[in-house]
Amino acid sequence: MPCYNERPTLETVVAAIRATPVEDVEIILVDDGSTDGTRELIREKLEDRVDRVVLHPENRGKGAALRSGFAAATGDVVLVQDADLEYDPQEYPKLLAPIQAGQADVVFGSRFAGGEAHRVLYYWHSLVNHFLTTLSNAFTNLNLTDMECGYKVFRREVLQRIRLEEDRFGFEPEVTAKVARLGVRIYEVGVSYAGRTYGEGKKIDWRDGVRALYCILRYNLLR
Ligand SMILES: Nc1nc2c(ncn2[C@@H]2O[C@H](COP(=O)(O)OP(=O)(O)OP(=O)(O)O)[C@@H](O)[C@H]2O)c(=O)[nH]1
Ligand SMILES: [Mg+2]
Repeated sequence: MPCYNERPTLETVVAAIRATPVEDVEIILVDDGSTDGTRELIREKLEDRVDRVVLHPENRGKGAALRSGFAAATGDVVLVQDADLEYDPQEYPKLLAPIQAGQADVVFGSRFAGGEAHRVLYYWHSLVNHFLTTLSNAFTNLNLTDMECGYKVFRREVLQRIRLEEDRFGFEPEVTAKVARLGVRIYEVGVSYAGRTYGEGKKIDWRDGVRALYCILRYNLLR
């Protein structure tokens, strides 16, 4: 779980993960240089409710936080859980099923496939999202519907075969390009999405979209 300034939701997310019916969950919390009191919350309340805490002295971005988390992981399967309550840990059984059935090596969540509830929000964001997914698909020849979805699940062996470089949100197109090239079996599962508004703490902005575009070109064209 990569975490940057998520004090209002972090505790609830940890409790929600513990409440899932999935056994043997190892929670690795990576605090990415939070300055909003998240660190104090971790020290005071969460240190003994998670399995590992990794602290970045300074903010480095989601991709960097995930690299730290992946390096600390010991399980067979690694699932990325955002700390902001947009994605619901109740969906772990569904996300894990294709891997547990031996059918998949990687599972992407999708906010656009399947019939789960998702909050109706920014039209222009969804348009940019579809564009980035389509462009990524054109290079990878995968028919994903939501390349940017926060829920991504990997057999840990797959992560060990790729080297990740992007420090920020470029992680999503980068990891997509790199797993596509491995030729591993990728599944997609519809997930619900309780998106938040900028007033509620949404942080992603147009620069992340530009970076995503650059990453799609870079990681698919330059090998
Ligand atoms: N924004 C941001 N998130 C980070 C960073 N490092 C780790 N994260 C975590 O990465 C996860 C995804 O970040 P979000 O800001 O929710 O990204 P998003 O869901 O694509 O965008 P919004 O929720 O719409 O802002 C959250 O758990 C963050 O706390 C960082 O440097 N910036
Ligand atoms: Mg979010």
